Amino acid sequence: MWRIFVICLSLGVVFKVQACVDRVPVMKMRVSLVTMRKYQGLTNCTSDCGPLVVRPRKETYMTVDEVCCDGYDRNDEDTECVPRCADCGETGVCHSPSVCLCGNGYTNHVNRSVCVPECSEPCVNANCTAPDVCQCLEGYRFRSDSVNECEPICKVNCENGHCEEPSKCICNVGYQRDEKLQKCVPVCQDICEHGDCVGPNEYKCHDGYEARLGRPMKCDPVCSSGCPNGLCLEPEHCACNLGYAHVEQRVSEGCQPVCQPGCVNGTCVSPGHCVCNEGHAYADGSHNVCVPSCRSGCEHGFCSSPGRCECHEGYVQLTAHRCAPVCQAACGQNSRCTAPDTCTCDPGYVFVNGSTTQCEPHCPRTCKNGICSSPGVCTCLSGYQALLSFYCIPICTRSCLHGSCVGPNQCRCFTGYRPTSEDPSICEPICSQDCGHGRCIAPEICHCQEGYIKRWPTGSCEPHCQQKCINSHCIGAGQCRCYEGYRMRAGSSSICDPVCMPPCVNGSCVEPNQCACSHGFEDTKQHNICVPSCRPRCVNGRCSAPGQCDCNSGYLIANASQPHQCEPQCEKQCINAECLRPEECVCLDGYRMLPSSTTECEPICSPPCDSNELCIAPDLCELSGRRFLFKANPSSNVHHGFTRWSTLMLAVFLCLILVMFPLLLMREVQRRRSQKDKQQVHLIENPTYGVILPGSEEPLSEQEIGLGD
Ligand SMILES: *[C@@H]1O[C@H](CO)[C@@H](O)[C@H](O)[C@H]1NC(C)=O
Ligand SMILES: *[C@@H]1O[C@H](CO)[C@@H](O)[C@H](O)[C@H]1NC(C)=O
Ligand SMILES: *[C@@H]1O[C@H](CO)[C@@H](O)[C@H](O)[C@H]1NC(C)=O
Ligand SMILES: *[C@@H]1O[C@H](CO)[C@@H](O)[C@H](O)[C@H]1NC(C)=O
Ligand SMILES: *[C@@H]1O[C@H](CO)[C@@H](O)[C@H](O)[C@H]1NC(C)=O
Ligand SMILES: *[C@@H]1O[C@H](CO)[C@@H](O)[C@H](O)[C@H]1NC(C)=O
Ligand SMILES: CC(=O)N[C@H]1CO[C@H](CO)[C@@H](O)[C@@H]1O
Repeated sequence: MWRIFVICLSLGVVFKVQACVDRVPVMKMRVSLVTMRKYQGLTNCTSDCGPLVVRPRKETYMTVDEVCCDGYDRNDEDTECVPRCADCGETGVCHSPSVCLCGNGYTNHVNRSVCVPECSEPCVNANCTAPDVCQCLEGYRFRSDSVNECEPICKVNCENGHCEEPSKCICNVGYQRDEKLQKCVPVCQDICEHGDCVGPNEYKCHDGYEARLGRPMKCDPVCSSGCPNGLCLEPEHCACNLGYAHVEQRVSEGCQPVCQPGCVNGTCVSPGHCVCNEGHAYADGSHNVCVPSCRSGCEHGFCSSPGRCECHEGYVQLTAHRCAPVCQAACGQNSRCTAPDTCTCDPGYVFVNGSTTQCEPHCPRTCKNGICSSPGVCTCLSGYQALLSFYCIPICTRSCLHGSCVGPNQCRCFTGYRPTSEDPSICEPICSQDCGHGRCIAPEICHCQEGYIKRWPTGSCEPHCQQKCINSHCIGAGQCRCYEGYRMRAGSSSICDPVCMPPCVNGSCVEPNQCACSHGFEDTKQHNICVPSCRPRCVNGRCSAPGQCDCNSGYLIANASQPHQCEPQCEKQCINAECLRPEECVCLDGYRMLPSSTTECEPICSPPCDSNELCIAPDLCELSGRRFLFKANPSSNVHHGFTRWSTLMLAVFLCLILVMFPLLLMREVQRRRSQKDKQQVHLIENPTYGVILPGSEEPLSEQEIGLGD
């Protein structure tokens, strides 16, 4: 039993709630009305005891004023203390000291006292200035099709590069900044004559030039005529070899041989070389003059006369029309004796260097990665295969991935790739930034796993949630994790609600362990408990519901226009006394309770009045027979705390009365007589509450009540 009692007691202490105000004592003044017997002294009366009057009474009293607690402010008298915050914005409200309750789209997650807008997609190079509204920093603009990521604005030309900071352009790989041109220009390893560097190690010949096969940085001029017997020095500019010339400026026909002197009976077929017309042959010692020749020919001989062939020296007659040369040294393979002691290689063969008898096959263009095995035929070296007739390329048995084959089974990776450690024939792309939750699929390009999304500008993969995480953040794979102090709402996977422990009473949980009181309730110093609020505060009562006071027992609301003021109730009217507590009349100063009553008080005269006198007010005796007024104890004035001024005033006043009194008394006596009034009471002087003279006007504030005159 005892233990239960202690528990109940401690619970009572815990739940004794206090509104967030502090109380300070102050001195105040009030005026109350007391009911008094107009004429005192009818002590033995049973029914008609004289009229009652209501008189005002001033007094000072101590009370307490309520001031707001630390962190709270009051805008006006009689309004509630409201908490103070740094800046809750227009949509937020200050919920408790330095704790904002932010509006939709705002958060106080960073600083509880300040509401800042919340942007679900983080603002990159931008400020979150309103809910889900990013504002780019100066020098930045939104990236295309993005409202939260901003990119720097390059004032300079940033083609083939990317803008890293406002007005700072970083050139792409393979490009470099040309400060004179103010742009990124490609870098080529070789200088290209008659061509331009149009990309990293990428060349383009000028018009009229074409790249040499296999050597793209070499550009050769092109002459449409092919420039036979000449050299194409510049596009369409064919410089004729010595002995050739453009006949009659016909450039398109190329260079024609020139014979000087001119051919006689022949045509000029090469510089200074005439071919004799049919039936003619050169005259001896002449290359331009032809003489008639033998019809059936006279090989290696001369037509001494038409149709008659005679062999030259060193030749022997083979047939009637043919002479054969004689070679002392035998001509080797693929060669023939064509003139005396002159071997001539077969077509497609040339002399071996330094020999005049041995011939070897000739390939018009040098065999690349191969050897010339027969005329015009290149045979590739082992490990190579033919690409063109004279050009062999290496063979990589496993084809190079993202690379090129540069030698037999030898790969070189493309720019931006590197060989994998396992297989040098497979090249993998290089991503300089870690892809995080993703895979590098091409140079500097990450491919994110599901549930992750690329973040600009690093390009790395970070968690992404389809649904907006409310009071939580995305941890990947579409999952939200609640902020501390929040709990996932049942049935939801992205909305977290604040948790208040213990739960809010007459309020709702709006922040972790922060309750917002319902309307009409106010915050207390107690955790999470809101109590009904009454303004002004209940006097002698308890605030039971918003704006409603429940009076303590014995108290009632006396004036409907002051519904917070509970007044004590005395069933029977208090006379010369005040109802200060329920059913308890408290005598005024200088009065004491009548022995037979609990509601009426009589004045005290000390020392007591003589037996033939009547105490009609505190320390005031009346000699009833002579109808004279006496002060039982004049010195008691000092006891009443009169100031010197008041004393002086009273003295003057009394002097006045002493002069006026007989006159007035006489008049009154005459009046009363004429009225045959039996009442013997003529004058009351109440030093505490003022003097009332018979027949004089009552003070305006007094009201006659009850028993009549
Ligand atoms: C009042 O009553 C008392 C006794 O009851 C009596 O002695 C006294 O004379 C009375 N006074 C007057 C003024 O009647
Ligand atoms: C919150 O912001 C206010 C105003 O800017 C500042 O005075 C206060 O120190 C901040 N509180 C914290 C915890 O940063
Ligand atoms: C963005 O925020 C920073 C710091 O909060 C501030 O200095 C700057 O002025 C803001 N810029 C814009 C464009 O609002
Ligand atoms: C031919 O041989 C000579 C000497 O034997 C040499 O100097 C020359 O370079 C060779 N020419 C070629 C094309 O091989
Ligand atoms: C809320 O306040 C009222 C008084 O207005 C009270 O009766 C009620 O029990 C309170 N609610 C809770 C849950 O305590
Ligand atoms: C009730 O209170 C109002 C304002 O305080 C006052 O003016 C009025 O006289 C009061 N009424 C009564 C009957 O006391
Ligand atoms: C110089 C010379 O031999 N001219 C000969 C050109 O051909 C004619 C006809 O065949 C001869 O008559 C010339 O003698």
